[in-house]
Amino acid sequence: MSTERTFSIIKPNAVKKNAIGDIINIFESKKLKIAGAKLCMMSKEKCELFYAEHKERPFFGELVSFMTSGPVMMMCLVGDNAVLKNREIMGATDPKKADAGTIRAKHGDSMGENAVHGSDSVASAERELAIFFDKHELVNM
Ligand code: 3AN
Repeated sequence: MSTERTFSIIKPNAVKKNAIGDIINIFESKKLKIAGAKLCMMSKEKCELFYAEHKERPFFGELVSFMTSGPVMMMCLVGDNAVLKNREIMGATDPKKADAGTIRAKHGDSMGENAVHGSDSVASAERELAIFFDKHELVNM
């Protein structure tokens, strides 16, 4: 087992429906610890940088406008195999295909409004954390 950190976002649709507490409860109950967190609006500039790999996809404009439409909860989660563990806890991108008990099955509304983001690799996690957090905002767990 290796201790990793990963980047997590509770997306605007989940913040709007008061699901922050429930989602954090799920992470903590699965032994992921919060090493940094902030509730804020994502700027269009940072959002476009964050999703740069999807720039040519037809849903890019819709994705950026949704992610900047309301407050998001950004977090750094730490734990054993945190990257893969978080992906399993979130469930499939499409909430209709997400396994029962996953966050997206419970709180996702559509492919775009799927409640949570989680990094897909350790390298992505470090890139994404660097976009949204200053070093001093993350604690060592
Ligand atoms: P994941 O977040 O599960 O890794 P990706 O990397 O395939 O999924 O997609 C990045 C984000 O783009 C997803 N979080 C999702 O919200 C959004 N997205 C993916 N496919 C679609 C789609 N067909 N329509 C709208 N949004 C989409």
